[in-house]
Amino acid sequence: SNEFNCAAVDLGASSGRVVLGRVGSDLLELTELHRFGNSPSRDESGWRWDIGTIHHEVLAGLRRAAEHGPSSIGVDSWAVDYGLLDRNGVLLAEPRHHRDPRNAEMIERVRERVDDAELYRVTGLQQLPINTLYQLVVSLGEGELDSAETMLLIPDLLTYWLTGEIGAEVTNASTTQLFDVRGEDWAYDLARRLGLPTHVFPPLRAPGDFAGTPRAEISTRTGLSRSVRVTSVASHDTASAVVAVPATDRRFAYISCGTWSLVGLELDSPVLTERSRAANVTNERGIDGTTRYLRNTMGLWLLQECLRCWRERGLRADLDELLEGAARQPAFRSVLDTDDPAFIAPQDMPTTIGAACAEAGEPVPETPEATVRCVLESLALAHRRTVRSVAELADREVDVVHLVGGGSRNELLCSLTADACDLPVIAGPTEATALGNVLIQARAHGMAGDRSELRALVAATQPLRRFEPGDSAGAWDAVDRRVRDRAGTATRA
Ligand code: LFR
Repeated sequence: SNEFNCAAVDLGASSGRVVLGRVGSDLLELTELHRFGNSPSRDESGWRWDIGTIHHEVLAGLRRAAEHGPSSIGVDSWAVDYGLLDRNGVLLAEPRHHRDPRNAEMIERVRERVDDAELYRVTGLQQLPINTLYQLVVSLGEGELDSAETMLLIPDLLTYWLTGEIGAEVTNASTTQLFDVRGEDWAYDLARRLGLPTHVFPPLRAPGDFAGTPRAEISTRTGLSRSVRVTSVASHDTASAVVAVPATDRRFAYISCGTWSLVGLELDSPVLTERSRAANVTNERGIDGTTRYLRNTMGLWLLQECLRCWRERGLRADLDELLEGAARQPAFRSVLDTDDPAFIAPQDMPTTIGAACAEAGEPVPETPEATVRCVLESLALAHRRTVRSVAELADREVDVVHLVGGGSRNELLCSLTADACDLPVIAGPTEATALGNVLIQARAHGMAGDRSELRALVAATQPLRRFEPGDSAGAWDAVDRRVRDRAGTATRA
């Protein structure tokens, strides 16, 4: 029949899933086969991922997928983290976690050798302590890199375990800050100047490329046929999510809202101006040679960490109840600049938020509901500022904001974002990343066409919700000014 069947493995920082995707001319359907929690653990060497458990859960999901006879499999995950393999292909250590606070200390060390302007000219990347570049520099000090033969980003590592094939998919490679944005290859020269080994960088592959077939052992363990094609997708989860943005023309901004909110535009080429660097906007790779011109804003991480802390303190902390409570809180009481790197690491977030409010001269939220209100208004403000900033820096008009990912379920956040941006927000699909993963597999197998066709299929098949901006534009202008003025006077840690 004219229907394509595949399995998408989609690993997020707080949960992973294996879904079955079905694609036809008017068909785009996901069935979740397996979902599991994901959280980092911490030992004396810092924060790391329990990749053995993740791998085990992926295989459990693929065992279910095998029953449906998929013709293809694709893997995506969060960016920047990696596993190091020795010369026998054995993983040397659990992958480091990008939120490890030590990464931030490396920014100065790198700056001593390569200044910020040059780093941006070569890589086009926003300066975030989570970037692979800084993580590798931490490892240099600890000798972990010495015996490494290969560095594989998380989806490439899972793909390697499935197929035995080594490669670096380019949308994800572009997030490392070790990718030459204009040369479209690893930034070998930059890496050498920082004392990093360059032989660990695998050959690049593009979304849609063939990545191998299941190894005999994998086939035995999962029941997958050895003729299933493992397909390179846009293996950076954000790149997959952007594929599935149901935009109908070019004048859109997107917010891929999960643990992070990735706010930006799809462009034909990178923007490498000094103003763009100063605004810390990143140029990551999208499909078909596009640029994902975006910024990381703090995202639901702030909320996730609050919930974790409240539950540890024995509070019920039910998200739906808290959101209802937050909707009834007075507007604009405490609004923060979420760009503060103090929020990145795992921590007692309600306390950090309270301290940040105190420091900025905003009332300290006294209840969980007030804290949630503060988080959501602060995120909406970050969404507004970033949409405006990328549009201006790229000289593009924006008529609509597409908010995709888990955050699209959060109605309060969607409507605050519409108000703050003073633009309509189209919310959904929630599973944009898995859909993008499936769509690239389908396209590699001749099922779908160019980007606008892929997006039209998403728009025609997935439930979406539209939020119109209210009449609070003036109030948001005032809040924006208030937070900006206070940022100037507050002293930063
Ligand atoms: C989102 C994401 C972001 C990346 C961050 C760390 O899940 O992939 O795009 O900056 O996680 O990997």
